[in-house]
Amino acid sequence: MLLDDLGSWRRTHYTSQITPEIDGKEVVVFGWVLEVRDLGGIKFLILRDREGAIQVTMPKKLVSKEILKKVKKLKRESVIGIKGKVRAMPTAPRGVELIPSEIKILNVAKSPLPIDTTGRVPADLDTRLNARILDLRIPKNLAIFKVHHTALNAIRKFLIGEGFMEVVTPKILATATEGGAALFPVAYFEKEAFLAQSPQLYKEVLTSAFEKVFEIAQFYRAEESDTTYHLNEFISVDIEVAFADAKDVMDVLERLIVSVIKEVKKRCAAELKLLNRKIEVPRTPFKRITYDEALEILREQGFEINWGEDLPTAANRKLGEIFDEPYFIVDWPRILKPFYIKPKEDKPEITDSFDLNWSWLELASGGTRIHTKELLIERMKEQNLNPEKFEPFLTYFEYGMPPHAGWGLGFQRLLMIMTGMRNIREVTLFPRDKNRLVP
Ligand code: AMO
Repeated sequence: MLLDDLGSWRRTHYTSQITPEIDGKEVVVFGWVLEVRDLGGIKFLILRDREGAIQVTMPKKLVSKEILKKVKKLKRESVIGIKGKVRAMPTAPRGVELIPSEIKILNVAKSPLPIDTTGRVPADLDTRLNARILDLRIPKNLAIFKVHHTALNAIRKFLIGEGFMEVVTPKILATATEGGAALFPVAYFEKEAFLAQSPQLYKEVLTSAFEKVFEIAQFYRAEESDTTYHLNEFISVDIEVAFADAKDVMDVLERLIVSVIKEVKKRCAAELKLLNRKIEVPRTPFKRITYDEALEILREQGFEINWGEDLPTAANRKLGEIFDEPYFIVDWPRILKPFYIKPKEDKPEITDSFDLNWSWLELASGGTRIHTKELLIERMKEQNLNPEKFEPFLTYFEYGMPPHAGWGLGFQRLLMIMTGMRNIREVTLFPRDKNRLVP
């Protein structure tokens, strides 16, 4: 098919801006063909753009033959531009339609397509993810990523407002940063290298120059487990603050969560409605229970968890039912936390650390950090890590490291809570898991 040129046409309105109030106005819209219906004397075309959809009505008596001929050839998801007049029409969706005077076919889409973009015929997640770019045009899915966008913006706004400096740390590293999680090796010339699991040591040393830093970035973990809340590439929001302890940064986290939920509620009301999601701004202060108290509560619920064992998913689910708002679990055993978390002075078998959970998910973890080189080396050895591998970080700890604290927040998990999605892949544009490296 011969395609039209964009030429001098430029959009005057998104579909959502076409309302009965602008009856009679000449507009130019661009978008994708959602569907075409031919009722004999009249043709209808639904044009969809990022902001919504508009009915284009073509009574045979009112529009040119050329337009009717062009529309006849149109398949779903083809890319078009329409110049036309707005007409208030109570029977049309949203009470408004467009009568075209000219139409441009800018590209065609093949037919049939792997998924139905009207959303009427549901497809399984795998099929959807394979055809992700089509899937993202379905309003519900687009809505998730409008919340994604709004939440990222809100996080930045909040942290910058609190005096944090945004930093970007390397993603190709010589060593592990998180003891427990597995590493992805990278072929880095003749050297051994790995993808960063977190910005941990970088954000820590940066507090000795910038004091309050944050980073929003992707990190990589070779998790073997195939769950609905783990990915091999995930987005982490990290902060680190000089001259602060766990309590201080828990307060920041609490304020950040409240501020992001407020902002999303305010700016994404339509999206949340489309997602059928009602979310309340959580009350502050968030509940804080110790690890020991969590074990006790769980024991009463029939969970036998030995001291020093991590909380299994089922236990987190149970706690999520008991506390219907976000809550902190503090004072974790030293053996459960990474080497950089500071043991309590008076009780070194526990650490000045916390996890933030909401519903069934662990959203964030953090704590007060060790800021002396000697103790850090001691803890590395205890966790069978070779301190020599951590040069020059350890050297930097000799150049005046302030006491500091911070946390890492799994952005997609927060997004799952906000959008009500049960699978992290739903809130990730192009997810990476053990079985998925494309698209
Ligand atoms: P942690 O390993 O607990 O802590 O990670 C922090 C948060 O990141 C999210 N997360 C993940 N999300 C999706 N897929 C994954 N595979 C995945 N792994 C982690 C979780 C988790 O709570 N450096 C410390 C943080 C700190 O102390 O500052 C860290 O990485 O929501």
